[in-house]
Amino acid sequence: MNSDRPQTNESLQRRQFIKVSAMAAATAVAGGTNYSLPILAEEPKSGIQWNKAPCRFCGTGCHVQVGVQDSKVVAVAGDRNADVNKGLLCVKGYHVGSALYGKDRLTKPLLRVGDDYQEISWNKAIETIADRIEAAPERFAFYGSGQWTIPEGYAAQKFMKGGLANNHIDPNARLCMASAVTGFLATYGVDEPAGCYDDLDVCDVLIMWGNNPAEMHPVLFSRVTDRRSRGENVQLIDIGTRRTRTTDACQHYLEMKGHGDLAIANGIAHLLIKNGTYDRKFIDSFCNFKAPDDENPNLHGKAISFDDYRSFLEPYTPEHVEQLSGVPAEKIRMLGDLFGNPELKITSLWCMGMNQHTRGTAINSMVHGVHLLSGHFGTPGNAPTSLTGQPSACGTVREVGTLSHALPGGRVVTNEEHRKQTEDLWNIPAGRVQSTPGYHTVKMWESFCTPTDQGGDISTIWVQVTNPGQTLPNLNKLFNPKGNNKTNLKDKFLIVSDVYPTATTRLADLILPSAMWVEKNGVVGNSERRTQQWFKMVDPPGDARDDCWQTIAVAHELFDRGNEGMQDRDDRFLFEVKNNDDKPVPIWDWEHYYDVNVDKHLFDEYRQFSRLKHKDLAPYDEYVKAHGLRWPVVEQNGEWHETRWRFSEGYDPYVKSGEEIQFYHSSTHDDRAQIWFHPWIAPAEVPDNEYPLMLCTGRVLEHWHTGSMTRRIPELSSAMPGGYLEISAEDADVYGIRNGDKVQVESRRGSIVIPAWIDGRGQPPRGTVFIPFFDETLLVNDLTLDAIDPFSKQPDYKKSAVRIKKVS
Ligand code: MGD
Ligand code: SF4
Ligand code: MOS
Repeated sequence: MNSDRPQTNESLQRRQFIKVSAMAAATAVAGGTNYSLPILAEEPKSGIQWNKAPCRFCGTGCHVQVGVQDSKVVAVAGDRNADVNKGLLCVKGYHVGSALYGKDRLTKPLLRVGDDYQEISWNKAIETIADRIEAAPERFAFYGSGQWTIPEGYAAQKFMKGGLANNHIDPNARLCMASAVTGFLATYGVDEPAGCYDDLDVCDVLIMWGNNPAEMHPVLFSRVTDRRSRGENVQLIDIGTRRTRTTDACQHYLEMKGHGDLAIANGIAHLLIKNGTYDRKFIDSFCNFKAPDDENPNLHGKAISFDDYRSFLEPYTPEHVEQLSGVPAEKIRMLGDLFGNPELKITSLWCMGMNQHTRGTAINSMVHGVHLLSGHFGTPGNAPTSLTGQPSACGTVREVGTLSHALPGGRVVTNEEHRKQTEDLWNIPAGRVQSTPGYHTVKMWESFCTPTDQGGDISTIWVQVTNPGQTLPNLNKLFNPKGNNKTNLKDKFLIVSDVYPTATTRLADLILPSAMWVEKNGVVGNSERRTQQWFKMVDPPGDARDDCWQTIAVAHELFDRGNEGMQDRDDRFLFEVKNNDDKPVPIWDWEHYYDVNVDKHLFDEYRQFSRLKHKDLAPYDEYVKAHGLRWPVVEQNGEWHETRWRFSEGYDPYVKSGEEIQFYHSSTHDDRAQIWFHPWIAPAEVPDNEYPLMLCTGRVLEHWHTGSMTRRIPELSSAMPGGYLEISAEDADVYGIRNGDKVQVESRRGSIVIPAWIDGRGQPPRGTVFIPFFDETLLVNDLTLDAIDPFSKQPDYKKSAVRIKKVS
């Protein structure tokens, strides 16, 4: 309960009500009329129980106060005590409570019978999954999510890699921030941003590299724009491929072509060296130089000298960068001058523009490089920071390591020592965790959609908290074949845990109804390393149950059947939880799942993994008290302290005194970060005569991803009802298209018909178009390309060549 909410104080509310009513009456009398003004006609609701939770939607991680009355969420308020949002929310946040109450919530397990579904019991559902796994454990895959809570992801991870000795587990966040991960690893030797949101409160310059936070991380963005309204001098620079609401708030808009960022970063580095404005002391003390190793491509490349670096950058003059990127040479000089000025505090932000990029690892490393080379690092306001889309892409995917090559706490399956540590912490037999990475997302779905006799060796996928039928790239290759009777995928079996019917459940063989958000306990981790906890507040509808319970119930079914993987070294169940009397609680039995706090047990087990890479987490109970804590969270004199700036003396407890800056997980083992050179390379697909336009895709303010939740909230779906093609007025003229006309958009992979919106929400320049991906009736991923970055395996949703034709 939050005692600091004057609005919730019943007596105060009543007093206010009476006062306002009396005033209304007084006004009415004074005016000589006999009606009362329609203000506060109804007494405000009282008896509401308030409790904290992070917002369900984006990676900003705002805190809300959730109001519950009569077992229903009836109100949501911004939480004034939360550092992240200080009481503010965006339009999605204010309506997050209604996401629970769409009319068509899934409430029963459903099994496909021909073209129809039959309601089945949970027992039957759990047995069906166990049957599929037993029949071919190595052909089973788990497809998870950055919207999994930390305990959910941790349980799935342990079940797969520790229980089934199967590494085929990967999350949707592969589509989202995998290139940020490889960028951090290649640069610092360890994942996740060094800076935090506080940088936005103090920076002098904020550069957004292909990022639209005004729509995607609105509350975060308002932290900077509010400073401007208060008269503070902060320069905002938008480097992007189309004008957006973010552009409207910026002093500078640098319009680039796709992959122009690679040239721009090199252009800045070129100028810093040419003008002698790089930070000699910083690089001499804290950095090495790296370039790709073309003979033996690998994430850590090869060492080069500063002179090599300088000569590789030689060609990237402002004029050459202008040719490659489309950004005028004088703007490149402007960026060079800003980075060359040590007095300025510069923060860079990026999200999907740099991550959904077939050179995503390269561009991530290069933006870190520009900050390191110029010494804009490690002090408040000086930080290169990647944002994540999902509420727990950091917490559940990166920290818990639910990627197919990873293990908890920054470990990887290819490292023998890491496997051993994991096996010891899980108390499972040595050799259980396999050393070969499992399939990454694109490979997993390609194998699922390829007939078994043609090498498609994944036969069952269990999907939780994600909607791949709408969000995988190139759906006609990676998802739709499952529903096509001619493709001979009859032996493939798709299990989907969701809260609503979706583009994915449409092709599912087994649908499991899940509990969502405050219908269950949860812990998530946002973009700034902040771990946040909440408690269950209302019951899920019908027979919907927690995803984590579902995983544990299947594990226990296998345990009952004698599956050795589900036992630890002492023959105990892998997910054994004991109560205060030291007795195992049958948490696999739904009736007993909430007899204990399973989240707390899983979290406190998981937190032991966090120390190896100095991502220390506090005990669960500390998060109950706080509005999130940023790791490393370290105990000093009996108190738990969070960390705002990593690698920086005075802020990061792991930096030795006198070191100033210390990259203590350096891949070169010398406490130094790596500054990378990478050449500019063209996108995987570029417009040509046949497909002359470049298609970019993304989100909009009102909708969360596939809209499965937000399109069921009337206020949001009415505000943004359907998908559209954004096109410039000039191109619309060329094709004879007017607003609202239906346009056929076709790529080498598919085609859709969609209404045009000329200079709509955003304004794409000539030669480019934009389509948001929230509308499940207009699947833009029928068009997108599935080319991936060689290191992160993340696809590029921002650059597909298309042609268009007016159809009505
Ligand atoms: P969401 O709509 O977030 O999209 O892609 P998805 O993860 O596929 O799907 C979450 C699903 O979980 C919804 O169906 C929701 O109903 C369900 N759900 C909500 N709560 C719960 C719960 O508690 N339990 C369970 N079991 N289900 C729940 C996102 C992905 O899309 C991402 S992260 C990115 S960054 C990519 N971006 C992108 C793009 O920019 N362009 C295009 N064209 N495609 C993209 N795809 C990717
Ligand atoms: Fe929720 Fe993100 Fe909006 Fe904050 S900015 S209220 S976390 S959707
Ligand atoms: Mo994707 S992690 O939501 O941007």
